[in-house]
Amino acid sequence: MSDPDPGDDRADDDADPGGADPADSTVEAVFDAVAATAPEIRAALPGRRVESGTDNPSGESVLAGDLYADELLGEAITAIDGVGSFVSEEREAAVDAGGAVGSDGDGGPYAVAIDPLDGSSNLRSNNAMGTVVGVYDAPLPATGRDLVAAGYVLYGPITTMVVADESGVREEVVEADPGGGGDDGPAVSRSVVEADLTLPDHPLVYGFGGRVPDWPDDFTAYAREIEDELKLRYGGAMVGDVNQVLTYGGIFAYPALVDAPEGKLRLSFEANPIAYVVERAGGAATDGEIDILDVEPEGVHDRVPLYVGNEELIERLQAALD
Ligand code: AHM
Ligand code: MG
Repeated sequence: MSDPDPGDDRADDDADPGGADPADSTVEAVFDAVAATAPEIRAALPGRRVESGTDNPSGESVLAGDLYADELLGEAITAIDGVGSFVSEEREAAVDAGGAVGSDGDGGPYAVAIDPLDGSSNLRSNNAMGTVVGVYDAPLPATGRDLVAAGYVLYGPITTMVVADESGVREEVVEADPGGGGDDGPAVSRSVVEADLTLPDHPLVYGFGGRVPDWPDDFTAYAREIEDELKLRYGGAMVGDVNQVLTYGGIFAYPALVDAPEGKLRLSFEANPIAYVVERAGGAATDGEIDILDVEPEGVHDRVPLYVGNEELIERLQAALD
């Protein structure tokens, strides 16, 4: 990885993507909106660790924090010219966002898929969680091949945002700008700390979701090998666990389970955006058989087994699951 460049500070929404080619302005506006809402979401979490009393379309209990993040992101993203629809893990149906194309020369209209608070069960125990974003150049459901950009915010000890597009992957630190605000909404300061993020060649960590007795035998056999080679790092939030893999090299999986062959994670909101980021960073992503980005969804809330990380580890996994 390249050295962090602490001198690359920039403020507010005229931020330059740093290292990326001149980006499509709609895609930039989506990540500006995600960055702008991040400090607000973070600040709102202390009072929102409780259940909201509703379930999401996947049948999971929705926390007050999930709802707050979903509403804030929904408002900000549907207001962007060039966004045709907003689709969220917390909403049954897509929200029509107008469908206009962006400025001259841009693509779209885009469908923006969001997991507003990934790993929100960590709210109760105060561990890491994040927001996942996929920008698709097609209405959903679509395959990951329609992604033009993807990324995530990680709410760890500091707030970071990782953004992948055609030109590569960058990591920014996002902070509330104490002097900001005003008519243009909340101001944030964004600093690129990695302009060209790539997976290290030598993997160090792994994290696998689910209970071992629920894993199929072939995956358990693979896991036994990996345990001897890498260090276990599992935090219960895909965004945090994948960010460790991007930082140290390794593999993250939420595998197929004996009684849930589709695993836990959602293709449109979680697996595809994460696969896109990891592949742009030089890694690989599979559902056990094919590249995640080639998986054909039937509905926007479809689940899929997800295995992402260093290419060599994913190739061995695919051979083990054959
Ligand atoms: P969520 O989006 O409802 O929070 O669910 C997804 C999360 C992932 O972040 C994480 O990898 C997984 O669920 C953890 O599940 P488990 O609690 O079974 O380890
Ligand atoms: Mg999630």
